[in-house]
Order: sequence, then structure tokens, then C-alpha cells
Amino acid sequence: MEQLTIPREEYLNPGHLGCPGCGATIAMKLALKALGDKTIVVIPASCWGILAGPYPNSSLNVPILHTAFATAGAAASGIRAALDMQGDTETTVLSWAGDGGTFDIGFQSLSGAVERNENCIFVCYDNEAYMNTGVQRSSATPFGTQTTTTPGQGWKKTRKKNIIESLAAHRIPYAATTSIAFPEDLIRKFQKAKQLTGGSRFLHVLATCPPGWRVASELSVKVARLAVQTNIFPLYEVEDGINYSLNYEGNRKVKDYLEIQGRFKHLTEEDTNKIQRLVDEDWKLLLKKIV
Ligand SMILES: Cc1ncc(C[n+]2csc(CCOP(=O)(O)OP(=O)(O)O)c2C)c(N)n1
Ligand code: SF4
Ligand SMILES: [Mg+2]
Repeated sequence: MEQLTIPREEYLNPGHLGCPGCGATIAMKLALKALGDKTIVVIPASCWGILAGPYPNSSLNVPILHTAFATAGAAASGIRAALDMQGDTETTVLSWAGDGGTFDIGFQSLSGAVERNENCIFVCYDNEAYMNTGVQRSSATPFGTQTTTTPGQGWKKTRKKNIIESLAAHRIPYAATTSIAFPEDLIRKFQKAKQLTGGSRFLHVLATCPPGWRVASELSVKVARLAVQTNIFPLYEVEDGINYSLNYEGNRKVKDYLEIQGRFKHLTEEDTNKIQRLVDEDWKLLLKKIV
């Protein structure tokens, strides 16, 4: 029988507060399997601030520090400094923020932390909007998405910010994208990040939000997989800001991804063709960087 590479240990308990099919929950479950029990998680305001449950209860079997929306980078840096003072080099500090807490309000504390090359793993679980407060757009929301705040004619007319390139530009030891639909890729990247203790590591995890994306909960993983298969969310790694490696080449059309989500239902054929052109353009740019 084929050897299972996904660790059996569970650090996420049943009874967490996630919606059915919540990708952010799957992401945490897999990430902690990779990192193990010597992990301290820093969580700013987000769905995950709720998912962990109200004190003194917790859905996680590892310690959590809840922090303000803007401050995950700073809080993680402080915990790392305290552990170092105690001589604890074994414990991993995991900053776990949503796209709002990473791309937008948390960006300055994250940028500051990685510029100092703090010895922490910084994760963005990206559900492409401010889900906890009712699906407001963030700078991670893709072009064409309908949200509850999108100005104009009800959908976003600008591109998603390229966060992985922004972090790679800080020349940190490791930056990578991964997805809840590729558990072995996700586990490998978290385990690799855990080993690279010399500085900052950043992982960008695409995590479906069934109510926010308006998909059935049972399609959560399928949708996340399609994002990769259409090259909308390519899986790749960047070491030291310059050494790129690609982990998957998709060959499906963006239409397959867009048409099964309520948040894209308003798009015309022309809009879909435009999104295909944007994705093709980004894909070509990425391929030029692969050695
Ligand atoms: C300074 C501040 N502004 C606004 C809020 C309200 N708030 C709590 S969670 C949240 C959305 C977080 O979005 P994201 O980081 O993408 O995580 P998600 O909820 O999508 O998991 C907002 C706006 C807050 N807690 N603090
Ligand atoms: S709103 Fe979305 S991100 Fe938040 S718990 Fe529900 S499925 Fe998860
Ligand atoms: Mg979000």
C-alpha cells in the first residue's frame, strides 16, 4: 500500500466554529499536522479569531495569542524574542492572518517583521475578502468579483495584489503559494518552512470560503483545485527572493473556475475573456522567472 505522507496527528478539534466546507479550517488542520505541537499561533482579527472558540475553550491543541487586526507581524516578533530569551529555539512561531490582515491593514507590521528577517512563519490564509464581517472587498479580491462593498457596478474592477511577489521582494529566505486542495504540497511547504529557521518564511494559502464565494460547501476543495488548474493561483516557491520553482502547470480555462461560483455569476463572456487574458499575462511573467 502506498505510504501516506500526511501526518496522522490532529491539532484541530471537532467542534470548531467554522462554516461547513471552510477552507481556512482545512488550511489550519493541515498546517499544524506539518508543524507539530511545538507551535505558538498568533491570530489577528479574522474568521480564525472566532474559529478558535471563546476562552477558556479552544479548537486548537496548541497555544494561541489573539492580537489586534494590524499587529500579527509585531506580535509574532515579540513572541519569538521572548522564546529566544528563554533559550527555546525549538518552538515555531506561526503568524496566521487572513487576506485583510496580510494584504491590507496588517501589511506594515508584516513588512517590518520580514525586513528584520524575524525567525517566524507568516501565513496568509486567503479567502479573498473580509469574510468575518460580511464579505467586504480587500486588495486580495480578484478582478471581476462581486462583494458587499464593491463600488461602482457591484464588482471589483482592479486586479488582486500580488502578495507573494511583494514578500519575495523583501528577499526573505522562503516564500511560497499553496492550496487546501493540494494537501501534500501544503504539508511539504510547511515542513520546509519549519526547517528554514534562519529568517522569515511566508506562505500564501488559497482557502475557499463557501458563503463568501457563493459555492456549495461540498465544492470547497474542488473550487480551490480549479484555481490552481486554471493557473489563476499557481503553486510555486521563491527562495531568497530570486530562485523560483514551479510546482504545477495548469491547462484548464478560467471559465471552468468562474462559472461555478455565485460571486462571478454576473460576468459576461467578454469579462471572462478579459480575465483569461489577465491570467495568461501573469502566467507568462511567472514562467520567465522559473530557472
Ligand atoms: C482595526 C479593526 N478594524 C476592523 C475590525 C473588524 N474586523 C474584524 S475581522 C475583519 C475582517 C478580516 O478579514 P480577513 O483578514 O480577510 O480575514 P477573514 O475574516 O476573511 O478570515 C474585520 C474588518 C477590527 N477587528 N479591527
Ligand atoms: S465565513 Fe468563510 S472563512 Fe469564515 S468561517 Fe465561514 S467559510 Fe470560513
Ligand atoms: Mg479574508
